[in-house]
Amino acid sequence: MDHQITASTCCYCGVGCGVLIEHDGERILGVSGDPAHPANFGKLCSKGSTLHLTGDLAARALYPELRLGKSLARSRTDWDTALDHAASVFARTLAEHGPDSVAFYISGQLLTEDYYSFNKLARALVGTNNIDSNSRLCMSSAVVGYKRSLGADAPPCSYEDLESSDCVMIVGSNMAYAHPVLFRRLEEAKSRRPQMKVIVIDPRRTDTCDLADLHLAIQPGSDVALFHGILHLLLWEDWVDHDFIKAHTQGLPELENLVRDYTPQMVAQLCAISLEQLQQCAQWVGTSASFLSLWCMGLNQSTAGSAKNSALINLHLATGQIGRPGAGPFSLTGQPNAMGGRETGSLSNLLPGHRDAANAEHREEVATYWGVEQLPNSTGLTAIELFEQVRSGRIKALWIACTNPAQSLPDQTAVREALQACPFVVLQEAFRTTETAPFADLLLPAASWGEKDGTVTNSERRISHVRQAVVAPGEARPDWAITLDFARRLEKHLRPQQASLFAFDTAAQIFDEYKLLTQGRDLDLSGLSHALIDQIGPQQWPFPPGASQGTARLYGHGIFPTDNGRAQFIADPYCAAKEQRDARFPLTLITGRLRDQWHGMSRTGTAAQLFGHVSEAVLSLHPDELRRYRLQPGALISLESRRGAVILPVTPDENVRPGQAFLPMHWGDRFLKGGVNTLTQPAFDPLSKQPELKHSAVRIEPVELPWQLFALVEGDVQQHFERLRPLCEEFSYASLSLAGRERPALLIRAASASAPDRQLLHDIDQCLGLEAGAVLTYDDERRSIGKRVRIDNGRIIAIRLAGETLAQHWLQNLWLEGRATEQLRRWMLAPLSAPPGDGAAIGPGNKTLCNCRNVSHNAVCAGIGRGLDLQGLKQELGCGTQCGSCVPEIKRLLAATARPIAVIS
Ligand SMILES: Nc1nc2c(c(=O)[nH]1)N[C@H]1C(S)=C(S)[C@@H](COP(=O)(O)OP(=O)(O)OC[C@H]3O[C@@H](n4cnc5c(=O)[nH]c(N)nc54)[C@H](O)[C@@H]3O)O[C@H]1N2
Ligand SMILES: Nc1nc2c(c(=O)[nH]1)N[C@H]1C(S)=C(S)[C@@H](COP(=O)(O)OP(=O)(O)OC[C@H]3O[C@@H](n4cnc5c(=O)[nH]c(N)nc54)[C@H](O)[C@@H]3O)O[C@H]1N2
Ligand code: SF4
Ligand SMILES: [Mo]
Repeated sequence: MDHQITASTCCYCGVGCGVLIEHDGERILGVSGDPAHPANFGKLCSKGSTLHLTGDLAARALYPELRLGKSLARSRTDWDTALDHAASVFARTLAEHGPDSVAFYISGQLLTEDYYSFNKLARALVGTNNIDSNSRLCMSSAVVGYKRSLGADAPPCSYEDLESSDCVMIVGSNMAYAHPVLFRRLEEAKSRRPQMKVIVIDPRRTDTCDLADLHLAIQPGSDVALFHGILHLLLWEDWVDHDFIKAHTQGLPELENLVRDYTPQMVAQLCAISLEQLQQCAQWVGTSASFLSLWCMGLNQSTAGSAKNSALINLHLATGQIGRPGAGPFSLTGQPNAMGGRETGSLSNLLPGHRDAANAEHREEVATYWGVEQLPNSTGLTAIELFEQVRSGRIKALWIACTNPAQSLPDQTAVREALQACPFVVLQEAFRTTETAPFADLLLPAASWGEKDGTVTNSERRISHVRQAVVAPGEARPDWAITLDFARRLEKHLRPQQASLFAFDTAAQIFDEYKLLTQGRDLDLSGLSHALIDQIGPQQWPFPPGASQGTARLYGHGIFPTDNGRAQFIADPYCAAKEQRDARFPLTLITGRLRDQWHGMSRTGTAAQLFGHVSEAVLSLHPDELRRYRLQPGALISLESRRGAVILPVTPDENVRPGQAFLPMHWGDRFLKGGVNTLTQPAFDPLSKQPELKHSAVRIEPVELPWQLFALVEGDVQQHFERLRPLCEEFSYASLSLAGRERPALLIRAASASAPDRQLLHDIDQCLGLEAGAVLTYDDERRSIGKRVRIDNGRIIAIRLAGETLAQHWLQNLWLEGRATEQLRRWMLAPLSAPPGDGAAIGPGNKTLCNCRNVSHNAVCAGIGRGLDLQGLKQELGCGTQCGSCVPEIKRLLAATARPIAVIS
């Protein structure tokens, strides 16, 4: 078939960029930004622009697999058998144990139509509110924040507001990594209007700080104290909008009483910032013509997440900075359809159309619309509670879709116990490689990005049509189709002889039923349809019937969707984070995102070039901490919390404050033995029930693991991964990653206290293809050292160093450059890091900074050394000229050589 272009959206973050998919109907060949899409106007970041390189078919779930007994292996089956089996297990469980003995755990990466299907299935047919999503880990504090302060869960702003604002406060958000295209828009706006003030509030100095006029590196968890301290100053200086407060708000007197105690001295001390910084911040907030705040997981993922959200919104209400261009509290959504989940009511406490499950009137409205007698009035379980109930045996059948809880939930030991104990786990997944997959009794292959049709809503309330470009591989089906097929089979057990509630043939039909549940409500989008979006482009809700365009900004009239139309000041006191560092666990572990990886890496982890920027799991510590613990960069340590331990190397990082440590959230058990969430805590916010994924108290314990392993094997990365990962269980430390670009390879780094038995090395060599052919071999049995290098057609294609791994960087470099010199043979006998005179080595410093143009960190530093500025680097090296994701980092390197970084505390 000829090449075709299909306009769709990116499946990663909540910016919701439009992409043009180039394909031949079967395979996706390329992606580019959609110039017509109002979120990105043609731009894409490093993740979006590499979408076509991800999703290796060898990693995909291609056909249903069923296990008929816990001790048995899963085997391939057909869709009829799979779904009939699921329906009969669910029907039996419901009959024996009631509707709350089953649960659905779904995802902000589902499409609106998928979400709606699941909701109707759970509430109307099964009769349970046990349906929650991974948005509980992500957006639920923002939902509570908006509802408590403003009356409805509606982010009032537009992306344009970022560009027109005079003061942008970015709190607990590393937009440079997590919402890159939006960050590009902000960068451009600031270069056009340099007088725009940018404040970043983050314990770490991130790439986002590159744009900051002021960076407040506050103590983790101290945001509420900071916001109250700012309000204290706004009131003191009379930088508040009395008319707005009087006409449109209530509750200020109580809040005034509270913040009186948050004196600048106390707040500066609590947050560990200077008085000047606090005052500067309050002045810009209070005196700028327009003030916009942007926030993300640094606020939401907290035991004080709801309080943090409302304390920030308080600042907007006090200054009247809402409902105007360039102003407002703007929560950035993480997942591509986190918003759609909230709209369709896909948290256990919600119902479709911004309704509440606990509200009898709301239940009645939805039940009537669906034509069922009633909706369940029991309280549904939220993610953490849900998995607790699975573990305790109360939940007997669990349906998981489009999320990987065995990687992403906190306190993994408990989560894995729960999944292990659950009598029936269904997993609806696009990739069969995830940490959760081994726990599935029934694995249902889902169509993924580019293979399905529906809608998503981005951070600015804009609904886009996600269009299908190619056919799904194997027997994979769209999520809504799987869910509805199951629902119709379950109906035969539960409502025999009645007309089906699930008679939809297309995603467009589902949308048309769903949208009427929004009619007359704050988010009214009932004027839209798939066809209309195709005609007039993506639109922002509300979009009531008859509208000709969406709504860019809410609350311009100052009337809020509360009982009396007034917004509410919230007077929550500051509470310290649940788990403080102490004498036993003296470090605060912060977790967060990397630029080029997405969550558990089921997709991004299949593209070797996305490992170029950060190649393996390492713990970042301030250089002072390394000195304090007498650790060399790269040294292995055991990182321990009250819940578990993980072994990994350390790296010095000046951007992390002393007393803190940073670990990316992406490394699950597949890539790093144990996985990061073995350490994190399940404590959650009392209102939003969102868990504290950002902070845990940890300590560093030394480990003695002198026997080390390094292995590299080119080609068939997924097959090698699948065969080698189980063998790595034998080692205390095991880290897997990909390397290379055109010729990808799997890399393994491992270590243990003593040499493993010979059989294990033999098995590993077999997987690496080192048992036969042209293999250079060196063995020193007495010292348990063994080296193998396989050469094919003059190129290295596999390496295994055991016992001692000094030359790993040099060898990896030879592999990458396709060199296999005579030196290699001689070197094999010597325990050297590289032959004398051959300095080229992939050190940890030589990462790929610019992924689009494959420009290394070292090349950029060398360019800076030659006196090049940003323009010169762009021209000479090409870096930063495409997606722009690396520009903040290049600027920081430039700044670091030019002068001490000025704005940072
Ligand atoms: N590259 C990439 N982009 C993504 C994703 C991804 O996996 N990879 N995931 C998407 C999703 S689902 C989400 S939710 C978003 C998340 O987007 P962000 O929330 O921007 O990303 P994080 O790195 O999780 O956390 C943001 C920052 O919060 C800071 N922080 C930690 N504790 C505190 C605190 O107590 N107070 C304050 N003020 N800050 C604190 C951290 O240091 C971190 O820099 O990203 C989305 N975009
Ligand atoms: N320590 C720590 N943990 C965190 C966080 C943190 O900051 N720190 N952040 C939390 C946040 S904000 C989030 S949002 C979560 C994310 O956590 P998860 O939801 O577990 O993240 P993903 O890895 O994106 O999981 C989505 C899964 O859906 C699969 N998939 C992709 N496309 C499709 C499809 O079309 N259909 C189906 N059925 N499946 C598909 C993917 O292969 C993947 O396994 O992680 C949370 N966990
Ligand atoms: S900013 Fe990047 S990851 Fe987010 S939607 Fe756009 S291209 Fe995708
Ligand atoms: Mo998220």
